[in-house]
Amino acid sequence: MDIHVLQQVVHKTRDARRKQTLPKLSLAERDTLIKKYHPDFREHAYRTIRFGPNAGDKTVVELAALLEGMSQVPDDLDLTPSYVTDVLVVGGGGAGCAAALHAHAAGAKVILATKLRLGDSNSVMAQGGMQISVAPEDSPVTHFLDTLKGGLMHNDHQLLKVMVEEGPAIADWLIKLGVLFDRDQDGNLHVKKGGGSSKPRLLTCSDYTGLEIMRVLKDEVLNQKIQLLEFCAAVELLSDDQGRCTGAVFKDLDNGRFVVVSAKAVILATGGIGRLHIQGFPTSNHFGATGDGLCLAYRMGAKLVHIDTFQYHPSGAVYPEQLIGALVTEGIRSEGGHLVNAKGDRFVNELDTRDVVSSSIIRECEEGRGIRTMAGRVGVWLDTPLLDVEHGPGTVQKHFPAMVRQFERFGIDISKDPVLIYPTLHYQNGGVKIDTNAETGIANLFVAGEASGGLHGRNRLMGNSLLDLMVFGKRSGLTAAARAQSM
Ligand code: MEZ
Repeated sequence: MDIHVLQQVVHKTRDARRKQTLPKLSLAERDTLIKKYHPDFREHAYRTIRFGPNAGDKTVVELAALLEGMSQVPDDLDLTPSYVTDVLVVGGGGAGCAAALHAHAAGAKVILATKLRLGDSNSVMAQGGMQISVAPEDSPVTHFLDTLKGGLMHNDHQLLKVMVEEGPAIADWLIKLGVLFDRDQDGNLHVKKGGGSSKPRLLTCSDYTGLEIMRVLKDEVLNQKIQLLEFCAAVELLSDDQGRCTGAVFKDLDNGRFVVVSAKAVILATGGIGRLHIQGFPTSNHFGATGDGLCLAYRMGAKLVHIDTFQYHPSGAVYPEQLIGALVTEGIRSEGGHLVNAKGDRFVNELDTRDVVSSSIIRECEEGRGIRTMAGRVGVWLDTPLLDVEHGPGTVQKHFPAMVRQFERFGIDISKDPVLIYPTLHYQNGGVKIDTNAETGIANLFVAGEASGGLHGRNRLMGNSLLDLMVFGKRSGLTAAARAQSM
């Protein structure tokens, strides 16, 4: 059936739904829903249907094979360094740039190496905003509690405390560097409410917050003349005879040669694992998100935490084919966008945490209330035109210019028509265990950002990733610089 015909049910029932409010789930109902339908649980129905009864083990085996894989570095590689530095940062996204800038500002000689180009990362694709408690009616304590609830109470309290408390200073730092956060008519920072949050706390730059932050951070890395090694993939960490990290081996993707960098401290800021399509899901992640830092740190003996839990963002595009898995920002739901099944009914509180919303979308599809495209993909509607009602005609364009443009390229006008969505693999909730200075327990090895774990518990609260990158990027950079200077 043509996608435009499929959309009619949404159009027909739109008026009735506008008046509809949904009761919140009780804790017991919520638990049952997540256990039954969320992909992270072994008994999850979707996995059984897609991969058969042993599917739970499939992911475990895939991850283990990745972590225990053979080294790409030949035993007889000449380890004479091509570069020598105080601090080596691996990764050119938000955490890597923040780490490099702070280590440099603290007086360390820094090299930033990245597999693709500086800035190519998930950070650049972050749309919905950054949670920081800057509003007068908000506080770091409320931010802490919202995050803990979202993380199913598994969050590392110390990491979380540091993140929420340092948020406001991070906002000041980014503003000083030139980030143009949205402001109200009086010039105050404008905060929006995000899913799973009890207060408006999202700082945004329209629907391209990550892009704007990365524009500024990239410029600053270049302005500070921090040495860059682009198109260099980290393939092994180096250590001395006491197990201390002493640098890394890279593969230069231009010529296939190995490059050895000797460093007094190494910061891994390599991001997540989405491009490995855990459990066969599409992903919102960039092409470089292949779990590199996770493997490198694991092979050095670092501990991993919550590595059995991944976040499936509720709204990944299902149609058109070229956008499968692409992020449809949660910001649309924060502004009143409804989720609607094939009967035209809403079925979940759209502003609940991501695990609950994703589970309920999967439930609708598994129980036959999804919408099937001609290509056989299934999803539910995210009814975006409700935005018009709240803000007046044409404002979808103003509020979500990046999203509107992304769909316009394929002849879809999201200011009129709903978008077909299904959960997409979005975020690695767990990762390498770190302490509040991003240290791993392996001397002189630091991990910051999505490659690390503990902070977000078993389910990251939306909008907390950008802050995580900045806070632990900074802490890793400052501690690594101090360590290098003391050696
Ligand atoms: O934190 C995120 O992942 C986020 C805000 C994404 C989005 O929906 O825009």
